[in-house]
Amino acid sequence: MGASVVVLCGGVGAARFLEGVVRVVDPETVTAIVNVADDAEFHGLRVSPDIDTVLYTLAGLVDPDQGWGVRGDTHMVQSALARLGRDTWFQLGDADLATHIHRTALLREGVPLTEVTARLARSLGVRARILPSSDERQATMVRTDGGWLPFQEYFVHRRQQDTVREVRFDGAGKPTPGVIDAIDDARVVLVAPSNPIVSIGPILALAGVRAALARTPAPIVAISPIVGGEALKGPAAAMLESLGHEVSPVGVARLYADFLDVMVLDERDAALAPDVRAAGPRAVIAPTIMRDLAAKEQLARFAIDAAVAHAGA
Ligand code: FO1
Repeated sequence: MGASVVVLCGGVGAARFLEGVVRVVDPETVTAIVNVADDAEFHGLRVSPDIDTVLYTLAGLVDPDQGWGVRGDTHMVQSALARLGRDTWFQLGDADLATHIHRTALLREGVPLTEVTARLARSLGVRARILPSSDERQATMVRTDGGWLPFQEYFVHRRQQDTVREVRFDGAGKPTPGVIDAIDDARVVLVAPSNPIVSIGPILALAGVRAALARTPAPIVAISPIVGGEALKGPAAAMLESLGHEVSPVGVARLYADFLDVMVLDERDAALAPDVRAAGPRAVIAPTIMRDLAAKEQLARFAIDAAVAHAGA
């Protein structure tokens, strides 16, 4: 077995969890595999929200209230774009725009997203390895009663008010080089408390990822993003419900049942442990609400310890 801790990640919840992970193990042994299916193009620029959320968070730059974007960012360009009559429903701060300009320029030169992300991480002083799940474009589409919508149209523009009837991932057949090897060689694989449908789902949909998770000797531990019947953040609860899944750690455990060894449930959901076990993984109970840095560290340590205990069992 290799030495790395691999974390499957969406956006804000995953970034907060990763902050804990890089404090309890050497960040250079951490590989975050980050969803790219939320990526979109605005004003001709490639925006990779989940990657940037992870980068800004680990660099200590993130806006702490929003959980995304750059703390203290200004919006001069956005205001000027609005004056020119452009759509500005997707907020892009000035410092954030620098990231998108840089990324887009490098992509146009033919630099793959994985290398672009590695360069961004280096520039921002992020020591963990941040791997986009794919170098190819992958786009989450959600079907609402009004038809199919691109993810950010549903999530930001329409404020997640539509009932999601179906989800599909366009594009991206294969993961970026390194994803399968990272899973194969991991010491521990963690699934961050991210939306299982639209954050972790697109990663699992890439060729070979589910199979790699099912065969890796590394113990795999997920943290439930559903606590007390509600999502920690975002539309996961409503989405699980409208797509016919149980809105609980049990519903999430069923989605991961083919590869998951251990599910971490919040104390509030302790009574669901037998149902989680019946779905496949072992259930362990911990406080999972990450109120402050100490709580993030505690949750990361708990998840890694649960993985090690499972491997030794
Ligand atoms: N989320 C919003 O709710 N409104 C926004 O205007 C918005 C802009 C934005 C810009 C850059 C970025 O990296 C993230 C941004 N997000 C915004 C968050 C993003 O839509 C979500 O975090 C993810 O796509 C869901 O994981």
